[in-house]
Amino acid sequence: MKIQKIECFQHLFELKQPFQTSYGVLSHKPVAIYCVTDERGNQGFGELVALPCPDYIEETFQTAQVIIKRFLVPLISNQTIQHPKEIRELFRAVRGNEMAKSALETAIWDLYAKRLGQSFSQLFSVKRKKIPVGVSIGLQTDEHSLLKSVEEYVQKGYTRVKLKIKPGYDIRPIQVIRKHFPALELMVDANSAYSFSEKERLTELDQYRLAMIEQPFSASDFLEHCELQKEMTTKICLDENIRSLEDVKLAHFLGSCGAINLKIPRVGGIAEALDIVHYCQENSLMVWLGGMFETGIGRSLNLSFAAQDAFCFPGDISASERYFFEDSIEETFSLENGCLTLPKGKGIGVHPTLSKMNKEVLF
Ligand code: OSB
Ligand code: MG
Repeated sequence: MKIQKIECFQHLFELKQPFQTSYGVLSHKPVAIYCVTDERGNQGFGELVALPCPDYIEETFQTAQVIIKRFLVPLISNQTIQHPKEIRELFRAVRGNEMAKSALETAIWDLYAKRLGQSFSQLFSVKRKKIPVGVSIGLQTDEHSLLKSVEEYVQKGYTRVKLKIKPGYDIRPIQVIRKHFPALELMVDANSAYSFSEKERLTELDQYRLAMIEQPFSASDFLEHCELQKEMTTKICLDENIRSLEDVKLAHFLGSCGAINLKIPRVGGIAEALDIVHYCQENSLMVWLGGMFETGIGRSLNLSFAAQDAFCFPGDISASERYFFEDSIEETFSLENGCLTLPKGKGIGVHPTLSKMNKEVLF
């Protein structure tokens, strides 16, 4: 297929509830949807999920847009490709910038699937029609609102809850939730907020039967995580420092973690994500799918991807109603018995609603 046109659609989406992490509050999310057209007029869509500030990883919404426009689009304009895996090779000329790469690469997978007349479920050989999902809860100002929030999500049917923690806001909130929900599948995410000198605070968490502790230390560390994992039975899960299959291999070789939070955009796209899933399966390393507050386009891809057999822990893929007042697609994903149903259409399987968004033709 020949890449004949690339457009970008932008919009600022307001979150229904501002989300607080150890590094700040997110109330509005700028989103860009990239649309790639082939010589037959087929269209594929990919979402840029980078956040406004470089506080989760280095990339931001704006830096990713510059990288896409100036460096990535020229690498694929007018190119004829046989398979979307070739995009990863073409993009090797640009270092890092995985979220920028993923926005275009996932659009081209969508385009490829649509040309074949296949859904992503078919392309990824998925048998499941629906999957159980979890919810990630931001830092709360007080215990009462935390408890209320967890109660609400448990009532809605979410099968797993992830709490954001930071030094000084960790043991106490976990105790409160454990007391009220002794059997809840519970985990925590520190988003790199701890230093190694605070290790004892983390080892204390071993007694709360947490499913895992996500990314306590620095976003580039493997050694301190390894030291901590040696001292804990609770699984350490890595998020921020996993940008490629090589990172997964290093973490596994060192014993830095017992689980991987895989986000397609954080590893540069579907080709790399598939390789990571395969490696984790071969090496019995637990892998599950994380989220980036995607709008519908990113979420529908996440749903189909997370339905692969290798994923046996609920992902951070919540119902549409939980996130934004508006969406980038016509369809809504709603929770039924703790599960979301996979889209059925070709490719990402949903209908983008881009008419209200700001359009720019890049090629
Ligand atoms: O650390 O997993 C994280 C959102 C943005 C950036 C980082 C993270 C998150 C989440 C949200 O936890 C998960 C979701 O999309 O529901
Ligand atoms: Mg995380």
